[in-house]
Amino acid sequence: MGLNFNFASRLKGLLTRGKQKEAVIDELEELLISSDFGVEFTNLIIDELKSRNWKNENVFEVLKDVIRGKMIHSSGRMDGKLSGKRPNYEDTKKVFLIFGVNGTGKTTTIGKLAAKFKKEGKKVLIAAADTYRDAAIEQLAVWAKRADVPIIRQQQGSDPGAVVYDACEAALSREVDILLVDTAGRLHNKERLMEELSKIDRVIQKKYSPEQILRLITVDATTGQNAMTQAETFNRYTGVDGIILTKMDSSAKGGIACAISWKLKIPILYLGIGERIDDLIDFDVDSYLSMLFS
Ligand SMILES: Nc1nc2c(ncn2[C@@H]2O[C@H](COP(=O)(O)OP(=O)(O)OP(=O)(O)O)[C@@H](O)[C@H]2O)c(=O)[nH]1
Ligand SMILES: [Mg+2]
Repeated sequence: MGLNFNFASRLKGLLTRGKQKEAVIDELEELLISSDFGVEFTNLIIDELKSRNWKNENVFEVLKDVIRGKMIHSSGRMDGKLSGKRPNYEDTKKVFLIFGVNGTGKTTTIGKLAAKFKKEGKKVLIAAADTYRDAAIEQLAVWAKRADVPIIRQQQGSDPGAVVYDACEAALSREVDILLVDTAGRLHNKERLMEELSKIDRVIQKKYSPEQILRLITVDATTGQNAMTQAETFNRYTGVDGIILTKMDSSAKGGIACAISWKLKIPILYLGIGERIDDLIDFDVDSYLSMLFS
């Protein structure tokens, strides 16, 4: 993965020779919180660290092991296995319903996913169900063109449920492997908009079986703990099967991925690492942690 966090260098900086254990613990706690691990997750990590045997020389490895142990329980959920390895989410025919708060990167991510799947030889279709925001359909059409995949669209202002209905029909009749549904940005505390999302979801459920539907939320890594609240609320409405953490390139911190994955027990599937079409990487716990700690 191509990310650069300052976590490891700050961690090394804190382990000056001969420093007392209590001082290391205190500073470590501060480091974790300022790296977006969140208070709750940090406390848990610190408690476990206190109960383990370590010296300043190996606290690096022990800390990594503690964090990994907490994260793997949320990473392998979709295939029922608890491991750091990432299950294959992209087998068989699927619909990816992409939602999230305004500006978190839904449309951009759909462009990236379309290009990725197309490159893998899959048949991809995009549905323009953000019929609300000005120029949203055009923006998505530009991504579709870049990725060289077809798009199903109607006019701005039309019913997003109707667009999704059309797109599902088209995807099924054309034997599309992956249908990517773009939706309008919505604040998680706006009930009417959340209801609209549930409606879109029900349209998909009429056409696809439960195991074919992946409900994915985009969250902006730079919003820190607020990202967690967003994911939690969406999870209460439609359910969330996976998280796409965007703008990881703009956050020098990195802890938010660990905190979200631990707290919500929802796997992170992809990381957005820039604005270009290939700035998307598959997430798995082990490679993420080695990046964070290197
Ligand atoms: N640096 C960086 N920028 C990103 C990433 N993903 C998206 N962006 C930028 O974030 C901004 C918003 O992206 P969109 O894809 O339009 O977000 P959206 O969620 O579809 O927005 P709405 O449809 O308005 O709710 C754009 O300027 C993107 O280029 C990322 O991984 N890294
Ligand atoms: Mg959008």
